[in-house]
Amino acid sequence: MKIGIVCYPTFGGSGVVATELGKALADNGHQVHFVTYNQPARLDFFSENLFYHEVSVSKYPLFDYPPYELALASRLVDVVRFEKLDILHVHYAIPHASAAFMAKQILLTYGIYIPVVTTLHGTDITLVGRDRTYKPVVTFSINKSDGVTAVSEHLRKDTFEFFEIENEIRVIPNFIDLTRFSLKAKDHFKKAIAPSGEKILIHTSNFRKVKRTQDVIRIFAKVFKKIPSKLLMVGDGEERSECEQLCRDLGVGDNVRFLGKQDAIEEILSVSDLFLMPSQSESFGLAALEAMACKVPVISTNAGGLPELNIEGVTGFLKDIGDVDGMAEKAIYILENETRLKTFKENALARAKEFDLSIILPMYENYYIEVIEKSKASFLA
Ligand code: GMT
Repeated sequence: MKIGIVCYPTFGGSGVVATELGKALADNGHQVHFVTYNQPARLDFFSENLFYHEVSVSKYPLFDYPPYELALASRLVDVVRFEKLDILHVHYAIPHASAAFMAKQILLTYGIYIPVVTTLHGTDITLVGRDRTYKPVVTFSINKSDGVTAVSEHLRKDTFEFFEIENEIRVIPNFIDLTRFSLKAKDHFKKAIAPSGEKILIHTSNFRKVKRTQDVIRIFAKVFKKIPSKLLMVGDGEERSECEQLCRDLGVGDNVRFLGKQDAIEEILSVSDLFLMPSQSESFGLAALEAMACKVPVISTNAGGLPELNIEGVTGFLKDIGDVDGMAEKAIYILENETRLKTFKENALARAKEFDLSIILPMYENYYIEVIEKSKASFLA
C-alpha cells in the first residue's frame, strides 16, 4: 500500500505512535509518506520506503494566524495526486482530520477518492474536544472519516459521550517495539545515579498540567522517607520549574535529577525500578508501556485508559487522581521487598509483550484494507 501519514512531529505520544507506525509499515514493504511541518522527532534514519513532505506556511504580514490547515490540505492534495496514495492516516483530530476532509473534497474534483482514517489519541477528545470552540469541527471530521480508531476503550467511550458520533470507532491500542524497548545493561549509569544501591523511581512526560508532575515529587518525598531512593524526571514543559521548587521545599532536591528531553529513553528506563504516572487524564499511557517493556512496574492513577494497561496488584497499582498517600504507600510496598519487586518487574514485561508491534501492526494493516475496500465500493455505487 501507499500510505500518507499526518501527525504532530514532536516527542508527544501521538507523534511517537504515528512515526513508529510509519517506520514499521515501511519495514513491512509499504510505501509511507509523512506530511508534516517538521521532520518527525523519531524519523531519524533512511529507508527506501519512507518519504517526508514538509508543509510550509507562508507568513504574509496580513496573516495574524498563519493558515496551517489550508497549507496542509493543499500539500495533501499534491502528495495524494502525484504519489498516487491509497489511503491517508491522520493522527489527532485537530486540525489534521478536518484538513484531510478538505483535501478529500478537492481531490474529488480530480476524480480521485482518497479514504481517510483518523486516529484519536486523547487530548484531542478529552481536553480540546470538550472546548466548545472546536466541537462542531471535531464532530464533523470524525463523522466524515472513512475509518476512525481510538487508542483505548475508554477513549472510544468518551468520544461517543462528548460528541454526536454516527461513525464506528475501532479500538487499536498503542504498541511497543520490544526490539528497541528492552532491558539494556547500563550498570555504569545506575552506579552514577544511585552509588549506594538506592532504588530509582522515574517519571517521563512533557510536564503538562494534565500529568500532575508535582504529585510525582510529593509521592517521591514520601517514598524517600522510608526507602533510600532517587528520582529521575525526564522531559520538559510548563510545570518543570514548579517541580524544581517543590523539590527544594520538600527537602529532596539532592535526590531528584531533572534530565530534560532524552532520545535514548530505553537506556534510562533500564536502570529504573518504578515508574510514576499520576496523570489527571491519560487515554492510554504510552510512556508507562515503554517503562513496562524495560521491566519497570507502574504506579499510576486509574484515569482514562490506564486500567486497560496497568493491572492492579500485578504490573503495579492504580489509585484515584490526587491520592498521593495511596500511590506512595503502594510504591513503598513494591520497593521494600526484593522478591516482590522482581515479580512485579517480570509481570510488567509480560504485560508489555501483549502490546508488541508484531501484534498491533497487522490490526492497522487489516483496517486500512477494510477501509479502502469499503470506500471503493461506496464510491463506485
Ligand atoms: O500525553 C501527552 O501529553 C501527549 C499526548 C498526545 O496527544 O500526543 O499523548 C496522548 O496520546 C498517546 C498516544 O496515543 C497516549 O498514549 C497518551 O495517553 C495520550 N495522552 C493523554 O491522553 C493525556
